[in-house]
Amino acid sequence: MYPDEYENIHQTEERGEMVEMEVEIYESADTVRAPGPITDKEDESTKKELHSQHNDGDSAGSRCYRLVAVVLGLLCVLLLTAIILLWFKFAVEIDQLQATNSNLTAERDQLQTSYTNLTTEKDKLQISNTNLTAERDQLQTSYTNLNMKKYQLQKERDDLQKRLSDLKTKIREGWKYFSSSLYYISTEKKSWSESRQDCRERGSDLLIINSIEEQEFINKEFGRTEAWIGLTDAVTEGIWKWMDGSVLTTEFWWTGEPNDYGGDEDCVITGFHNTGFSSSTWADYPCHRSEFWICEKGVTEL
Ligand SMILES: [Ca+2]
Ligand SMILES: [Ca+2]
Ligand SMILES: [Ca+2]
Repeated sequence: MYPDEYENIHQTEERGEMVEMEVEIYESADTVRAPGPITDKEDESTKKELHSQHNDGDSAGSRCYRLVAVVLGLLCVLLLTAIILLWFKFAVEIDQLQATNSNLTAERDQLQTSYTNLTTEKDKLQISNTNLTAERDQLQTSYTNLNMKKYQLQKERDDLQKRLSDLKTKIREGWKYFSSSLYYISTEKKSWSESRQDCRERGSDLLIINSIEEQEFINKEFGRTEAWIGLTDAVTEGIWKWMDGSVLTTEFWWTGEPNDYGGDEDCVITGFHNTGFSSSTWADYPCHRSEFWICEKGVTEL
């Protein structure tokens, strides 16, 4: 026998037993009623009893329903109350948030305005800084230039002070000052060459006459003294040259001079026949003659 067939047989047996039990129940009920005929009074009593039982059942259900309704109602009230409370709470929070938002917006606007103002101020300060930097650079350049100029002026001052000191020394030694030059006349006589050598040893050279004013100063200062000056035609006869190499342009020859007397006069003296009435006191002399001499030194050469 297969398992399915066995199961079907078993289920059929179970259903058969249940049918048998039902039959027994109905039979017992009939048996209960069977002992005698049921009277109307008994039937009415039974109905009342049944009706009473039915009313007791209704009353309990009603109480149960009411209880449920009351509970539900309370729950609804509680729920409504909770909703209202939450609504108020949210409303208050929304108001607070809106107020906070408004404040933050105002604060943001103020910050933006402040930022804009600060940016503008920063730009102005940057421009000002650039201008100040340029000005500082200019001032530094000016300061450097002024320092250099100050150094140059101090050096010039020192040079001038030294020149002034040397000038005072020369004047104490007997030198005469005229128009940016110093003049020294010897106290002894020497040949033209030795005289020039003496002048060079004194940091100068024989006198060069550059103007009539200088010639008149010499005539006035050194009187009738005949003295060598730095003029010679020793290189080329008749071509007179000064010691600095310049050619003769302003001449102050005495009448008849230069005559190259004896063919041996190549050096020049001033103060020849000086009477004080004429500036022309030059004459050519033999260079080997011993005469006084005049040295000239520019103050710039001090
Ligand atoms: Ca001169
Ligand atoms: Ca001559
Ligand atoms: Ca002469």
